Amino acid sequence: MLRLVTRENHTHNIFPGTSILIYFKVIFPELEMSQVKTMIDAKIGGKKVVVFSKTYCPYCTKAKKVLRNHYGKDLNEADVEIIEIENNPDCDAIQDYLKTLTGGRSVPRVFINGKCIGGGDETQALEQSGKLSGLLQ
Ligand SMILES: N[C@@H](CCC(=O)N[C@@H](CS)C(=O)NCC(=O)O)C(=O)O
Repeated sequence: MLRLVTRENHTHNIFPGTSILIYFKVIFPELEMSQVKTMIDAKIGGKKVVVFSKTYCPYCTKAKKVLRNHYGKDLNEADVEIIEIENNPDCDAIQDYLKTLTGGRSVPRVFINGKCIGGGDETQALEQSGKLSGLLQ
């Protein structure tokens, strides 16, 4: 049994399963990262468009709206995966890996055909320049 003693000297007993989880997260952060990497690589390779997003993020809303406007034209909804990450317990690790992959850890991170085109501003700029449709082919 692991006991957590807070600064206020309150003692909390933590279930053995929880202590094992904490132990693994502290001792093997690289294990968590490699699982996150495997998951993200699979997602990015699995759909034409993948967006890592947070539901409350206005830049994400902007990117999702731009993409939605292509549905039924040069993009099928089925070819798009939106991954909302704010409630994912691995949210930080996901953003850390996205930074390694793309140079940025902000959301949205928008991938088209496996390549990151940037965030919300870049998605909108590609739309305004008329280049987004070409990328979606
Ligand atoms: N210029 C970026 C701005 C994106 C941005 O600032 N996103 C915020 C959320 S609204 C963010 O990721 N903040 C850091 C975080 O949530 O970890 C874009 O257009 O995508």
